[in-house]
Amino acid sequence: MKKLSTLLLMLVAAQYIHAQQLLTSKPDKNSFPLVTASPAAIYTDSTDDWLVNKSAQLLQADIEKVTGKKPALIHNIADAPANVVIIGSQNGCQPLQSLAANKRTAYKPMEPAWETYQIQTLTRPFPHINKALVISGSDKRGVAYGVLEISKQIGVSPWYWWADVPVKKQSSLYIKGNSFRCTSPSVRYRGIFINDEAPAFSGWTKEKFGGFNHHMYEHMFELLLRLKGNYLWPAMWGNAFNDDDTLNPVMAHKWGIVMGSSHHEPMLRAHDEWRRYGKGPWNYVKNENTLRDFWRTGITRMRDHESIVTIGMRGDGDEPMTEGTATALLERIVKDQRQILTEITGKPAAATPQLWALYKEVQDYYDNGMRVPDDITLLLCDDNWGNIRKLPDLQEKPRGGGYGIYYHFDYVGDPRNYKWLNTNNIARVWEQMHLAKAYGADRIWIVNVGDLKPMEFPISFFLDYAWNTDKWHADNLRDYYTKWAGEQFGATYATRIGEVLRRYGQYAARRKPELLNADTYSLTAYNEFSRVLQEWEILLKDATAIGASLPPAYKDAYFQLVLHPVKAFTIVHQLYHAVALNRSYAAQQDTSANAWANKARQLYISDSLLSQEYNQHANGKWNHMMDQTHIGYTYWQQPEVNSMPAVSYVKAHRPVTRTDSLPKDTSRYFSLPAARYTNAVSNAGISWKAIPDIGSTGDGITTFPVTRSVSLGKNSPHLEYAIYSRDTGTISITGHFSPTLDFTGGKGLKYAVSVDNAEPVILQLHDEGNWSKWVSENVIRQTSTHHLSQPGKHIVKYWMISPGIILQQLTVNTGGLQNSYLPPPPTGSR
Ligand code: REL
Repeated sequence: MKKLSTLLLMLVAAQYIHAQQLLTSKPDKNSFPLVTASPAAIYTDSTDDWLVNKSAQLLQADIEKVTGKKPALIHNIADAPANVVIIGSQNGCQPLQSLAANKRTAYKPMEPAWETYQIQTLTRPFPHINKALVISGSDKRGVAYGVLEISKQIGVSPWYWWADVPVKKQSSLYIKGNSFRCTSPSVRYRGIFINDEAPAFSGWTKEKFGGFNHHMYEHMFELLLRLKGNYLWPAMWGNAFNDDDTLNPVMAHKWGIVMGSSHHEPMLRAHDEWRRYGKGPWNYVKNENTLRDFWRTGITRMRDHESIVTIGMRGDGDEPMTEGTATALLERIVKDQRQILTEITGKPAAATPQLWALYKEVQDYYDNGMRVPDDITLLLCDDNWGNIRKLPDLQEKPRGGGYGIYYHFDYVGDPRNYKWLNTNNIARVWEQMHLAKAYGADRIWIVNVGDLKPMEFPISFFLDYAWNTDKWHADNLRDYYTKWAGEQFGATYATRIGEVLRRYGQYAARRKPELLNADTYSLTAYNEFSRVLQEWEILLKDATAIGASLPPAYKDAYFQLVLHPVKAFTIVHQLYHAVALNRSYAAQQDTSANAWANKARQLYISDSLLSQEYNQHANGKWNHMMDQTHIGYTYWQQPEVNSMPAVSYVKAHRPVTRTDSLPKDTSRYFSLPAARYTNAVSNAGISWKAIPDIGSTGDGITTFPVTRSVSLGKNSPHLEYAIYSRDTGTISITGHFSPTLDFTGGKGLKYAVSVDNAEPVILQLHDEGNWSKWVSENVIRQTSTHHLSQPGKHIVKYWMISPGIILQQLTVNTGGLQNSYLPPPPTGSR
C-alpha cells in the first residue's frame, strides 16, 4: 500500500513537472514553429517597458545561440511575417490591448497580479498573421520570467554566463499549442546578498570590470531574472552600490530588480558611505541631525526605483548597539526614519516597502516587546548557520507587512567563517524554508551567498523553491538534483551528475572545511577517518569518470559546478588524514610518520594548485574567485594566508612497541538510522516522513504537518526500533538531530525516548551554551539512560512532542560504543 501511494505521488509529481514543458519535438497543427528553416520574428511595442524590450533582445540572442538563426526583432505589428512571437506587458503593448478588446480571439488578457505570465499560441490573431506565440505578463517582471522560461527550455541555462554552461544546440524549435499560465510566485521578494566578498569576488570584479559597477551588476541582474529572482542586497565590504557607480541603481531599476541594503544598513545607505561621508559618531543620541541628513540622501536617491528600505539601527557596522540602548530610542529612530520616507516620497510611509531585520541581538529587542508599524516586514533570521531562529506565532494576527527570512549559505563570524566552498545540503535548506513557508514567513526570502560562486547549485534551489513552494517536497526532492544537472549538462548525464551533487551535498555538510582538522574524525573508532576519506575518494573517482566522458564543451562548466568542489574537499580530507597518521606514528617514534609527513606536504601543494587551476580555467575568466584562504584557521577569522598543518619527522628508527590502533569492533552497541524504523505509529493527524539525505550519513525523519505539536500520551506518534541485546543493565540512547532551533520562541523543543513499556524519558533538544558545538558539527546529540532487565529483544521507542525536530540516527550503547564524529555504521551493515 505504501509502495502504491509512493508510486502515485511520483506520477503526480512527474505530470506536474511535465505539464510545464513548453517545447515539443512532435509538432502538430496547433504547435508554434519558433524556429524551422528560418526563425519566427519577435515583436515588442517599443513604448513598452525597457525590460520587456530587453527580454525580447535576450530571447533573440538565445535563439541564435541555440539554432544559429537570428530572429528579426520588429516593433510594427504590420511588418509581422506569418509567424511571430508577441512579447508584451498587458498595459504596455498595443497589439495585446487590441487582442483583449477583440472577443473573437482566444487571447485571455492578463489580470493585474504580481509577476504572473502567460504563454499562448494563437491562430490568426490578426489577418496577416498565421500564428502568434504570445508571451504576456501582468507586469514587466512577469513578461521577463515568461520569456526567460522559454530561453531555459530551449537550452540556455540561467548559468550560461556565470558558470559557462554551454547552450544546447538544436536546429528547429516548436512550442506546444496549449496555453500555459503561471500564477504569482509563492514568495513575493526572492533574492541574494553578495557578502564577505573579499578576497574572491572583489579581486575578480576589479580585474574583469574595474570594480562593482553596472557592467558587472548587469550580469547579476540578468542572472537573477533567469533564476526567477527579483531582489538584491549588493556587495558592501568596502563597496557602496549607489555611490560606486551612479548607473548601478538606474540599471537595477531598468532590469526590474528590487534593491535593498543589508540588515544593518538603514535607509538604503551602504555602511561604507558612512565611512566615506559620515561626520561624527554613528550614534543617534549624540548625532541625530547628521544621521537623519545621511539617511535623507538614501531616500532622495531612491527616486521611483523599486526598493525595500531597511529600517532600524544597529551599532556601527555589523555591531550591536551599545549596551543598555533603550527600546524607546530605537522606536523613535524608526519613527523618524518613516517621517523621512513620508517627507521625501510625498506618500505615507507605508507606501514604500520596508523591512526590520531581527538579526542577532535585534531579535532580543523584539522579544522584549519592541514593535514597529504593521506595514513593515519583519525579517526573521537564521543563526548565520542555516538554522532559523524564529518563526511567526500562528496564533497572532497576520501583519500587513508580513514576515520574511534572511538565510545564510556563507558566513563570516563565530564559531568560524565558512566562505570557501559550498557546504549547503539542499535537503536542509528545503526543510528549513518549508518550515518558514508553513509558518507564514513568505514575504521576503533573501540568502547570503558570499561570492556567489561556488554557490550556484543551492542558489538555484533557493530561488526555485521560493518561486513555487508547492513543487518541491520530501517525496520528490531527489529529483531536483537530476533536473538541475540535466539543465546544465543535458539529459544523458543528468542522473549520474545529479547523484554526484546529491552525495556531495550530504558529505560537505558534515563539517565546514574551515573547521576540519586532523582530529575531526577518529583514526581508530570504526575506522572512521578512512571510511569518510574513502567516500570522498569514490565520489571523486565517479565525478572524474563522468567528466572524462562529457563532450569537451562542458569541461569548464563541469569543473566549476561539479568537479572542483569534490576534488577540493577530497584533497583537504586526504591532507588532514595524512597529518593525523603522521602524528599518530610520530607519537610512537615510528619512522612511517615521515612518509605521511611528505604526503601531507604534497597534498598541501595540491590544494593550492587546484585553487590556481580554478582561477586559470576558462581562459582565466574567473581569476581570483578561488583566492579564499581555508587552511590554518586558529580562531573564527580567516588566516591571511594558508599554512601547512604541523607534521613531524622521526629521525632514527628505534624499535617501538606499536600500540597499533586497529579498529576494535567490540559491538555492544546499536546504530539505528532514523528512517529504518521497524514500526511507525501515526496518530492525531500527524504522520512520519523521511527527508532524503538530510542526515550526515543518511536520511532524517520528522513529523508532518510541521505546525502541530502533541502532548505525550500512550498512543501518541512514535517510531519503534527493534534490537536484540546480549547485555542487560543501564544503557544509554543518543539521538542525533539536525541542529534545528526552537523557532517557536517557546520553552524549547521536546521529544521522548523509552524502551519496551517503560515510562518515556522526556528530553529537551537543546541545552544552554552548546550552540557553537551544534553548528560546527551540524548535529545535536542528546542522551538518555534506560534499563534493560533481561537479554533478548527490546523495542526502542522515539516519541514526538514538538514539530520540526529532524532525527537522523539513534545510537544505543550497551557497553561498547566508541567515540566518533559521525554515528557508527548502521547495525547489520557492518
Ligand atoms: O552575515 C551577516 O549577515 C553579517 O555578518 C554581514 O551582513 C555583515 O554586514 C558583514 O558582512 C560586514 O559588516
